[in-house]
Amino acid sequence: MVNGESRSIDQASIEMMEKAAAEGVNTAFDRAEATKPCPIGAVGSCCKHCGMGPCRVPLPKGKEETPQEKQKRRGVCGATAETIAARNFIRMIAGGAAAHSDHGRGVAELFLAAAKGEAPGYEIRDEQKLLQVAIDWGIEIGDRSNKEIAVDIGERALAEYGRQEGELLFLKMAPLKRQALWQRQGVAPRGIDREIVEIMHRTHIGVDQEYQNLLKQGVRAAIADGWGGSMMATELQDILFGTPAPVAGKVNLGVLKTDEVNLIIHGHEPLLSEMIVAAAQNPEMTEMAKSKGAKGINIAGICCTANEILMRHGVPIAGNFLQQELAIVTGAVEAMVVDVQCVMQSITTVAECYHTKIITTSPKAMIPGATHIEFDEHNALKSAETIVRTAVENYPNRSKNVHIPSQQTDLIAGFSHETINYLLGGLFRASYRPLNDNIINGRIRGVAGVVGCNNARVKHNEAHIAMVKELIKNDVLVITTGCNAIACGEAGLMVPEAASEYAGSGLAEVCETVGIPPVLHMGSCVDNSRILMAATAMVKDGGLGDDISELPVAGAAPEWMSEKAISIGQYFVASGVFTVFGVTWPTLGSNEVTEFLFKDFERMYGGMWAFEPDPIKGAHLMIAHIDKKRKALGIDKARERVLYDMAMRRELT
Ligand code: SF4
Ligand code: MSK
Repeated sequence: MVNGESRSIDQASIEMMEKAAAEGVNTAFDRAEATKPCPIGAVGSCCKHCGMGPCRVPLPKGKEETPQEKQKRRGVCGATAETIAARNFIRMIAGGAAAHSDHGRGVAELFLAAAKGEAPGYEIRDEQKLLQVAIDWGIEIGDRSNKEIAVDIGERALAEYGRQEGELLFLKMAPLKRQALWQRQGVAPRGIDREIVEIMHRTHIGVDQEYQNLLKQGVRAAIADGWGGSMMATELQDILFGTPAPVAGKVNLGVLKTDEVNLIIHGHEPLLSEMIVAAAQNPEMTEMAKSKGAKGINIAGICCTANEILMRHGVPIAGNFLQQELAIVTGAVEAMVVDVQCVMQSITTVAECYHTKIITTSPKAMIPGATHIEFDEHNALKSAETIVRTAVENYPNRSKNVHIPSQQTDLIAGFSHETINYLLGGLFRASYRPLNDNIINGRIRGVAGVVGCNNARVKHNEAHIAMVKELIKNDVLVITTGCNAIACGEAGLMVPEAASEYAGSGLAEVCETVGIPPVLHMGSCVDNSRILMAATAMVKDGGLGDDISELPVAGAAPEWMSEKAISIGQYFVASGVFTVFGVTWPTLGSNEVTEFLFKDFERMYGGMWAFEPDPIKGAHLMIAHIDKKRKALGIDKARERVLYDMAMRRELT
């Protein structure tokens, strides 16, 4: 019998692990127990960048090393532990930045095709944002049509990838002081592709051998992700699909239905999933489902695709990264359609034990054993209908061995940075000023961006929830994306009532007055760019310094696992945010590299990394940093407790 309690804090997941074990189905939880990580690779001390390796360079045995001992602790080519750790670290950034930015490129290509009328079914939904981006990028508006403006934006967006000199257009969105710092440090990115390619070049055998210089390029590529590729994905998706606004939804495996066709959308890009949601609403499809004995078609999401379609359509979320196999184990999923990123190869083998069809849709991401139905953006609705039909036709193949856990939790999502602006400041004076005021007067201590994945090496969702609860208990407002957002939803932290139950009295007062949860869902992994925009808006609205590094804010990814998380963390740090990661830290094989990232970066960028596997201790590192910033701003004395009368409450809204 599997001990599910040791693997997850989520009851629905535990139930499905037990079902999987009873049916002999192997999941990531089993594999994590069977396969231990290589201790040298885990700390970044193994290099396999050429055919003379892999070379493993462990930490020195004693504190003092003789020159003779030191020269032995090198790879065949002479690379030191420092060089190897830094090279591995920035290759992770390259992988993460490439994933986000290639997503952004796909959005930009579709955006341009839509603007030219070559992608039927897609249109401009947020005209205001279209015009705002045009203004930000210096594109003429005049009396030109939206389509003409959109063509210019699409072409300019794609050119950002191949830009060879100058700076990325979106860097101008950052506070002026931050832009100046990036220029001073020589890390303002040129083109998105260029910075990623340069990492691959510099980390080839015999190129960049100085760890500080390698890390500098890592910073440049990470900025190209956060303030480039990811921001592009978010902004252009908002223009095409609409900027999210608060929406009610449900989360956890209990959203699957016993008497409907369950179609799960998993991955990251909303380009196809938007169309699948539309196709499933087609009465013809519903009729077809009924003809197969189902009452209808139920769409649910996993991972960041889930966040995208929840934020814009209220489509329920079945789970986060570590729940993808467990959703299939219910026996109730007719099809799981995937695009790119965070899709486990094992979903096809789990699916073989049930009736589920796995459908891949991207030419960049195929899986042996899956059915490939390629997404054609010029004929997107047709691709979507083929997928929905495949799911419906599979319904009669469902066996009797279905068990859907009952757990599903209510949540409110859709807190784009524009929405927060509006909620706090009102329609006619939309502003972050009320948030800043509440930080200055101490009701809110600070703001934390808690994001990132699940990691099968630690108990599913445990660190996410422990850290977030500790933060809100201490009056820190939490903004979240990705799999942390899904975990928080499952734990019931994303409803307004959670404020009175879990938040400190100051934060609870503000949340109750404004009517928001203490944990705000800001979207998917690329939407971490919304956190950058929110932080910039806080700087621009005044009272909390001139740069993001002066704000009482911090970031964290307590259960990170993907290279994208490292890239996100690095652009948080490069933007001036103190950022804590849990689970494991990939440069522990070199004390010098680790010290440089944890200490010297603060002097250089105003933000730095930290590693703390204990989520409560991690939360307190963040709180200590927030308090340090409050002190520097001279607002540390303001955290007095105030009893609110009605007039004060009105003033808050
Ligand atoms: Fe070994 Fe150097 Fe080759 Fe890396 S690049 S595998 S350290 S010889
Ligand atoms: S899905 S990158 S597991 S957050 Fe964006 Fe979750 Fe991490 Fe993937």
